Formats: sequence, C-alpha cells, structure tokens
Amino acid sequence: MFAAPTALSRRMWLKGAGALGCADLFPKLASATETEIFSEGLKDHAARKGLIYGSAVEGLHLRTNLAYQETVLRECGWIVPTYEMKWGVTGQVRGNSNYARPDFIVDFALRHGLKVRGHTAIWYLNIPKWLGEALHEPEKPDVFDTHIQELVTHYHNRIREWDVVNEAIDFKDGQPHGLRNSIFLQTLGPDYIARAYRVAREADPAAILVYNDFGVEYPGARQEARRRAMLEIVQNLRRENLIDGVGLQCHVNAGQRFDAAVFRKFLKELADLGVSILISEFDVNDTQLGPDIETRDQAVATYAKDFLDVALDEQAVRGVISWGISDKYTWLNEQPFARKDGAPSRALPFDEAMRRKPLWNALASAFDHAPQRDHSDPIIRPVK
Ligand code: 9MR
Repeated sequence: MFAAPTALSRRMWLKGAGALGCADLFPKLASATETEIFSEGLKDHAARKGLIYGSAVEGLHLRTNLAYQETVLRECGWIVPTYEMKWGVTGQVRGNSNYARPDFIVDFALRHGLKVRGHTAIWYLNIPKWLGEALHEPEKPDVFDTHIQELVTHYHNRIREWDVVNEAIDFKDGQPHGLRNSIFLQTLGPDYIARAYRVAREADPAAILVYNDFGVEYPGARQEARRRAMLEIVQNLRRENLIDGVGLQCHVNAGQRFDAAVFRKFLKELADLGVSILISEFDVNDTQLGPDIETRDQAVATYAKDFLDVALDEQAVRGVISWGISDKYTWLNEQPFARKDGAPSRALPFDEAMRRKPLWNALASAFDHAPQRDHSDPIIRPVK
C-alpha cells in the first residue's frame, strides 16, 4: 500500500510516474486519462458558484484503492462516512465507544484539507445490539443523550456539521405526525427528535445541525405527506433554535416522473423557514432503464441535469453530496435494490474503472449554470 500523497506531491508524483513510463507501477491509475487526472474536479465547478460538492466514502476503499482515493481527492471538497460513524459501528460495546473507523476517515479528510459531514447520530438502522434492551431499562439510562454528547464532543473542532436525526418519517407505521415507529419513538416518545438536537447543540454550540431524510422530491400524495411531516419537524426545531439545515437525500430514480414545480415549491417552503438545504445523498437509480450502457448513461445524465438545475436554482441549496463517487461501490447493487437483469448499477459520476461518465458532465454543467450564491460561506446562510 502506498502512503497517501499530499495534494502537492500527488501531482508531481503522478506526473513523474507517467514521465518515467512506469505506469504499470500504478495499475489502478492506468484507466484514468491525463485529462481526468489533471483537470478540475466537481468541487471546483461547485466552488466557483459558492456551492459545495462531495461524496460519501468508505474507509476500506480509501485504504486499499489508490485510484478511488485519487478520485475522491480530486473531485471532493467534502466527504461523509458511508456507515463508519453510525452507532452500530462505534457502539458495539456498551459504555466503551470505539471511534477508530470514523477517525480514519476524519483524519484522512483533515490531512488533505477536506471537510467532513457527521453522519449520523440517531438513525433507526445500524444500531448496537444492546440498545433496544438498554432503552427499555426501568432506570432509563441516558444512553441516548450520552451517545450524542460523546460523538459530537469527540469530533469537536473537526466536524462542523451533523445529521443529528436521520429518517424519522414513515407514514406506514401509522403514528401521529407521520413519525416512524423506531425504537427511539417507542421508548422516548416524539420528543426524542428535539431531545437529540438539544444535546447536540449543547455539546457543540457552533456546529451546524441538520435533519436528513428521503422521499420528498416527487409529486404525489405519499411524498406530499412526507414533505408536510418534514416541514413540521423543521418548524418545531426552528422554534427552539435547534436546527440550521436540512439534508434532502435525493436518491432519485430515472424512471420516475419529476415535477419541477412541486420540488421548487418545497425548496422554497424550507428556505422560508430559514434553514439551509443540502442535496445530501444524491445518486440516480437506473433499474427502470434498458441494459445498453451508452443509452443508460445518457438517460441518467439528462435526468440528473434536469433535476439538479431545479435544485441549484434555489439560493438556500448549498450544493450536492453524492452517495458514493464510483459505480464500483454503490448500495444500489445490494439486494433488494439491484437491477433485475443483474447488470451493475450506473448511478454515480465515475465508472468502475474511475473514468468520468456523462453523469459527471451533468453535475459539472449543473454547477456551471447555477446562479452565483450571495453568501460567502456555503455552510451558513443568514437566518431570516
Ligand atoms: O449506503 C449505506 C450502506 O452501505 C450501509 O450498509 C447502510 C447501513 O449502514 O447505510 C447506507 O446508507 C444509507 C444512509 O446512511 C441513509 N440514507 C440511505 C442510505 C442508503 O441506504
């Protein structure tokens, strides 16, 4: 394994390797073209407009796949641990949290001048085995508060922004306000949401606190109900000054009808509540498209461009984080989400060999055509 090169030495190192004709020393780079290696990344296209671009990453791939690492460093201003920071990973042993895995990603980011989103303190999935029982214990141990307090404090001065609660809405569960019947709702009641933000706020008053959820981009009654539920959550948190931003995951589907007017209206409603908005887990599901790769890539790109043009048109939108950067590593190849024909998903801006795809162009072009932001810090919007 090569040591991770610094930003400056990386260029010289790559150049030197090519000049010496020893490309086979770096087999994983052989697929990327010179243009890809030396031209601007998506983060640069975004930054010109005061926007951000980044990706979810996995520590294992950063450690073992140099081409992946290079792509992340060239393209991303921000990274997000895909799963390493979740409670189920850090909290396997009760009372003895282990941050080694997320620390690796955070250290990597800071060494290379990238920013990190904290994802996520409270989610109904990927939780420790002992948690269900613990939350039901009669003496009501404060495992919930302690977890958030400890996590946010551990990353104090290193992580400026947190998805405090993730995916609290699910109308299927039949609970008031469309809340998901998670272990947290069952044991702590609906106030668990505000409680989580109170603890996070106290742990790091300077941190940007975000509510993150999916399924709010499309027309129709189901998503409309989710939009209302999300606005209610944000509004309640806003009243206590506990929230600064929302993350709209935007796992969009190229087979689904997008209604720009509906999405625009929702973005405006969120913006009017005074929160910033991030497209926080962008990818394009291609399961409903035919197998031909060229046609599929083009359709994915066109769909993404139409969607992102609308999203970035709203001033409150700070930018885009994609849920992965290369088709080599995407949750959309996991069951039951994968294509029925068994062909790998092509949901992300780089292919399996880390070559740019038409989706990369769509993202670059959406950034290029986005209106300039009127605030200098892409994180903080002035509160109305
Ligand atoms: O993509 C992530 C997958 O690799 C993990 O196994 C899973 C459980 O930790 O989480 C996935 O990420 C999810 C994210 O945290 C929240 N929104 C939906 C994402 C895709 O399922």
